[in-house]
Amino acid sequence: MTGRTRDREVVAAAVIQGRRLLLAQRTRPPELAGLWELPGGKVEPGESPADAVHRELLEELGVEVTVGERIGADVPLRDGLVLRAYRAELIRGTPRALDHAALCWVDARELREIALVGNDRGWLPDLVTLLGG
Ligand code: DCM
Repeated sequence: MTGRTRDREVVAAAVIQGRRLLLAQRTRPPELAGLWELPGGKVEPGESPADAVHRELLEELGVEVTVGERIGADVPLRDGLVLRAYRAELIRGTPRALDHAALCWVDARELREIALVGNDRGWLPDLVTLLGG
């Protein structure tokens, strides 16, 4: 037993505009560098998941978002972390790759073909549905 009462959460954001989803290309660690992900990061102590999505997208992309419903299934990570995806809607700014190698907007067909990080691949059917694909 570790004494923890609940898993710590890592949040990831599905930012969709029209029929395209925003993806971000990782720079680290080496085994994930070059792969694409839904941007996000760890929820800090005392922070809600929605607050964390808002903060992470401001830090990583320089945009403000409103955070919507959860999508897809929980993804267990190591060290008692769980990864969860949320819809997010851009309300201010144009996304920039402040912490990633690059950004791109993909439609359903492109999403199926791009090299996603393994943890995010289980969300593909949910994301394709959201993109009308
Ligand atoms: N992570 C992931 N998929 C995402 C976002 C994060 O698999 N869409 C994982 C990568 C790391 C952990 O969550 O193991 C923390 O992310 P970061 O390194 O970006 O802080």
